[in-house]
Amino acid sequence: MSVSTTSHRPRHGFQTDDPALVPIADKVQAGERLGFEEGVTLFRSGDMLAVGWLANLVRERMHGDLAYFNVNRHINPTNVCVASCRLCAFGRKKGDTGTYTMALEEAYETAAAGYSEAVTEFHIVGGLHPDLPFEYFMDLVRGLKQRFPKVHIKAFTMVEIAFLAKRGKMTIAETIDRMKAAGVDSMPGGGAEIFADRVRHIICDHKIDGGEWLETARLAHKAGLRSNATMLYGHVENEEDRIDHMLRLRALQDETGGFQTFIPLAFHPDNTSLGHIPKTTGMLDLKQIAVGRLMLDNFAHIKAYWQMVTPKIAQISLRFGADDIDGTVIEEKIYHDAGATTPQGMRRADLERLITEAGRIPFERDTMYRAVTRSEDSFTVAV
Ligand code: V47
Repeated sequence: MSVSTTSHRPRHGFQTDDPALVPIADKVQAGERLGFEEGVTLFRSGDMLAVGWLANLVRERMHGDLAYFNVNRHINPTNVCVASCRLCAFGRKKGDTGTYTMALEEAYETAAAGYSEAVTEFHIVGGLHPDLPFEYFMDLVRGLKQRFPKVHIKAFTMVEIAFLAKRGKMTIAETIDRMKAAGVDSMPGGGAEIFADRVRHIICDHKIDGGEWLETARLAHKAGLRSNATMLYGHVENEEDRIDHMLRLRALQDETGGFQTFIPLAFHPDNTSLGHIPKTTGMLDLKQIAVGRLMLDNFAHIKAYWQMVTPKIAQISLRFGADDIDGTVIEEKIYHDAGATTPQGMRRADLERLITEAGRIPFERDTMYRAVTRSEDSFTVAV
């Protein structure tokens, strides 16, 4: 069956009751890049449908009706962490109750436990453990590659790489090279949070700063690894901070082209020391997706991560700029420790249903956005 990826619905033109959106709409329709002030205007506009319409226009230009998902498994090898980020409910100090660190065999067993649907990706992130040797991470990656040679390993955030480099007295470039040689295929987008110092000091004072995150990403891209980029919103940041964050990502993407996907992450306050902050609303979640699509004109993909924004908002996002809803995940820990009430995983069929009911065409991708074809409990990737 041949599937048309382009949208043939008639377009009735842009309409808004917010005059500030009119010149922005002209630029978007002409394919021109938006600037800082225009980004802030989009955030401040009350005409959500108009902002969403523009984001959807760009999304359909790039991807037609396709909506991407993957069959993946998250593995969090340890929750022991030297940092004490106020945003986080997952990390624990060594010796505290509730800490865990997987022995290598345990990590391999965890990987195998989600294999019934033939996962195509392991997503591996964890705490900054004070004692785990660099070899543990090398063996973890090597062992997984040996046991699951077809599975793409997307592992370790820029924050973990910078930490392991410092602890192992290696350069960041060397650390990345060694990870790559062990079998890391690409890197997830975590740890970016919000780049602005004022915000970072409040929510994650113990992490590398925004400049260091970007520099680590630059080096990863230079070494030939693709990565994602996240942004944590809905806490103490303002619209300017969010636009600044996205523009700094856009500038690096102009330089390296190494980012695959932008993933805005909605802050979950429960069990964090920012527990007084209210949860994000559906309007903000959709607005963030839409503004992300409009500002990041050089990012191929915008992901509405269903675990973070709920499956219902992820589904609606497919009409507000998002083209990807992430994957099966299987066992999510980071947001569930922070009070997320979404399921810890979803099956392939559930993701396909969300997409189809949004009027989009489900496209199972691997991490590099290549088509995955399934037979029985195995898969092949189009090259
Ligand atoms: O960097 C931590 C966030 C991130 C909380 O690359 C929280 O495909 C909300 O980056 N409330 C890690 N967020 C997860 C991540 C990710 C997820 C899915 C896909 C990809 C990808 C990357 O989780 C952290 C931080 O920003 N986080 N605590 C919290 N309480």
